[in-house]
Amino acid sequence: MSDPLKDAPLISGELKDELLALALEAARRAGELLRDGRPADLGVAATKSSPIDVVTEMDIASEKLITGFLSERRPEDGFLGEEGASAEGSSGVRWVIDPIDGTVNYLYGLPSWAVSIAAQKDGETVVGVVAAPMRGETSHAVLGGGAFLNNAPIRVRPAPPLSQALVGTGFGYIAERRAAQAAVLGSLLPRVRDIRRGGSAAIDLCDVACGRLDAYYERGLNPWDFAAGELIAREAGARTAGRPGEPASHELTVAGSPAVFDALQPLLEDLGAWHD
Ligand code: LIP
Repeated sequence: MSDPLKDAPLISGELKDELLALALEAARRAGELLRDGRPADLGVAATKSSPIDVVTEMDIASEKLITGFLSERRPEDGFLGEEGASAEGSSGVRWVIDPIDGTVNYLYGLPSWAVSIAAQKDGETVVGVVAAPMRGETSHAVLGGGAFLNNAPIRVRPAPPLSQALVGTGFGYIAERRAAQAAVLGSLLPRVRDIRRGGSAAIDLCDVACGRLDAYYERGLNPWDFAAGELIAREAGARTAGRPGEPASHELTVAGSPAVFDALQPLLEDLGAWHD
């Protein structure tokens, strides 16, 4: 006998469709602004955790565009944005927004940056959209509905042995943390095919989802960095988590095709990838 409360869908198909449509349009508009409106003399507007943790005027403009678009259409929703958007909301839906994931890449004119928008219902991510305008790509997923790249279904790559796995990672903005991350990397690198450091967690997670990476891990991500990409990777068949038995978090985020994930996660635990 099914339990109607336990088995009740977290969210109706109609609400999922509405949230996905809004996230896709908001990401499209923000991506267009960022791609076409980038000033030639773009500079640093402010710094956060360190002198290299930067914010540009375009980060702020992108977040303003996204929150304005969404709040106009769903005024009761909550917000959590990297550049300060914060509202409790009363609908149970919260938007988790990285207006530019890969800010340093964007600042330097490198193409690997994205707009990442996730919708959470009662704390669970139910919709994720990652738009990478310079790649001409938008990835998306709805909880239980699979993952897509430019509306074509995507799946993780068939798992190679860890020694032949291409693994993405990233590094923090604090020198002491980077030193610890380099030590972990030094131990890991000889045990995998190679490492890629793209500079955008959202894109890295989408690359796991579509088979361009076998796995990805990083310590120190914020919810807005991984909320959308983690759902997209999971819906594409990846295993995602933090430390063993823990969900993806600031402490550690790991994603990969199941067999690669199962080999990588315990190794990262042994190497202490979860602490500085
Ligand atoms: C970035 C992450 C990336 C990490 C960078 C930075 P931001 O987010 O997506 O994975 O390695 O250090 O945190 O700051 O560009 O939104």
